Amino acid sequence: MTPIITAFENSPDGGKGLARDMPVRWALEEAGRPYEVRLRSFTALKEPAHLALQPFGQIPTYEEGDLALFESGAIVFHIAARHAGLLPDDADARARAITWMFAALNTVEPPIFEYDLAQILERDAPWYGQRLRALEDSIRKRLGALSARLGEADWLDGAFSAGDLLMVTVLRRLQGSGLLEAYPNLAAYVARGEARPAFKRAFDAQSALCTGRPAHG
Ligand code: GTB
Repeated sequence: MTPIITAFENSPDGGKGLARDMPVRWALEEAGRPYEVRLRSFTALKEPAHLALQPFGQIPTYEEGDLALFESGAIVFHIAARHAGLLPDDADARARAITWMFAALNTVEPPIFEYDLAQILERDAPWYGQRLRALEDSIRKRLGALSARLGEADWLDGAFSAGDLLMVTVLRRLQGSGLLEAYPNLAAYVARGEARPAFKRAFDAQSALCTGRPAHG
């Protein structure tokens, strides 16, 4: 059964692959699974048909037969658990890879998310500069620790896993800020993720929706 995911009809990022359908697309491509995309306008996200799938009125969702899922992390985990290539077979290594999935979403992403949000919502506030510096410090704390752990390795724990997929996804939000670039091994780690053929296919597919250029595999 071909899964159906939802994505923005007009992504505000203009096709940079920063919206959360991107990790789902990437996971499906890594797993070698074809998928269909249902595009949603911002208005449609808040309508009953979509709210039945995603109670918070957001993308992405994932439907496969009678199964309907939301939350990009849960969807990536579902794909990784059912198909080869994203989680190791060894039980301990698998548990560690899942730990990295949570670390990406629960520990590394929060200050990055706040940083993005502050730049949109608090730019005119009198405390803006101070807030931005505090968030940059929080991000540096996480990136410093991650950089030390990754060292010269290609991936976080042996072979590429869903943990790397989500971590690279989260770090991509910092590209161009100077924060990621201050840690050359992390910038190289992101570049390695982006160089994967599955990433490129996923990126091209979502980008084609904004640029009008056809995605090619
Ligand atoms: N925790 C949920 C998940 O991981 O699935 C969060 C889902 C979520 O944040 N979805 C956003 C959404 O649907 C899109 S991805 N927002 C519409 C709404 O809430 O009404 C967040 C996002 C949006 C835009 C950019 N961008 O333009 O760069 C980047 C990320």
